[in-house]
Amino acid sequence: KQYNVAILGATGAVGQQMLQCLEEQEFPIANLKLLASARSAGKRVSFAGEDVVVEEARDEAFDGVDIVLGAAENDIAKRFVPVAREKGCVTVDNSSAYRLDPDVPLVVPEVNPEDVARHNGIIANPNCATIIALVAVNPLHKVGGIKRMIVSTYQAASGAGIGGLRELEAQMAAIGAGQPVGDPKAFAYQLACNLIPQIGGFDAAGYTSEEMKLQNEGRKIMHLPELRVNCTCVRVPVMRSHSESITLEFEREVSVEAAREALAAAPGVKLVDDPANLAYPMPLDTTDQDLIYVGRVREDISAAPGSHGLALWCCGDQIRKGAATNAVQIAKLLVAQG
Ligand code: 11C
Repeated sequence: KQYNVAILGATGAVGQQMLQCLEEQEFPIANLKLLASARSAGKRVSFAGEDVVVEEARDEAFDGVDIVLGAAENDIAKRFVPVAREKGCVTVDNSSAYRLDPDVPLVVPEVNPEDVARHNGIIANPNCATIIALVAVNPLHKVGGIKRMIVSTYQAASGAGIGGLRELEAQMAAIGAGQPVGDPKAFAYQLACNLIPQIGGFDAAGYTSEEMKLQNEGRKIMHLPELRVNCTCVRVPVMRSHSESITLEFEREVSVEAAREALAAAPGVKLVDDPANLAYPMPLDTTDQDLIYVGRVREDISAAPGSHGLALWCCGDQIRKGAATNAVQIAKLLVAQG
C-alpha cells in the first residue's frame, strides 16, 4: 500500500531533512505535498528525481492526505494539526505544542514504539536533545533501572533552524576574514568562539524551557513519572550535532562492561568507546547520519556509598535523529501497524 504524505513546514531545515529521509528510507508514497508559508509557495523542490512545487499551507491542502509530517513552529502546528486530524490525517508533529498532551503519544521508536498504537490522529516527535539522550540511556535503564540523570548538553546551531546555521557560518567566515561579526539575530549573543548557556526562556526556578523538556518528555517517553533529571543546556559553535554529558544513577549495579555490552547491542546506537586509542563520539563524526554514538562510559566516582552510577558521553545529528529521522521512523511504525 502507498500513502499520501504531506510535509508541513517543508522548506525549513527539518522539513528538507524529512524529504531526504523519506527518499532514503523508501517510504511508500503515492503522492507527496510540500506545504509552507505563502512566501515559499511556488518554489520547486526535487524529490526522487522529480520536481515538487511547494504549496501554501491552507485547510484544503490536507484533503486526501493520509500522513502529515509536521516540521513547523508551535503556532503553525496549533493552527493546522487539528484541521488535519478533522480531515482524517495522522500527523507526526515535531513542534512542542502537543508533546505533553496526555491524549498524544510521544515516541522514540527505540524506546516506546508500542505507544504509537494509541494515537488519536496526532503523534508527537520529542525534543532533539531528549531523543539523543534517551536512545543512549534506555539500553542502560533496561539493565539497571534508572532513577536520576544529571545532564549537560552541548547543542548545535541547527537547533535554531536554517537561520542558526547561516548565522554561525557567517560569523566564522567574518572572523576568518578579520571582519566584524555583526549583530546576532538567531541567538542572543555571538556564537562563533563562544558558548551560550541559555536555550529557551527561564522559569522561576532558573531552569530554561529546553532544560525542563528532558525531564518532562523523558518521564512520558520512558513511562517513569518519578524520574529525576537535572539538565543544563548550552549552545555551542557546532553546526548540526548535539553532544551530551550524562551521569546516571541506577536502582541496581550496572558494571561498565555490562553497560558497554548493552549499548553495543542497542538499536540506533553505535558504541565508540576505546579511550586508549582516542576513540570517543564527536559531533563532527555524527553529522549527517542517523545513529547516536555513545562512549566515555565509566563509573561515577562521586556516587554515594551504596548507590550505583555511570557517566557517559553521546553525540547525534540534531536535524536527523533529533528530528526528521525520528519522525519518519514513527511514520514507518504507523504504516507497519496498518
Ligand atoms: C535547540 N532543541 O537546539 C532546540 C530546538 O523542542 O523541538 C528544538 C526545540 C524543540 O534549539
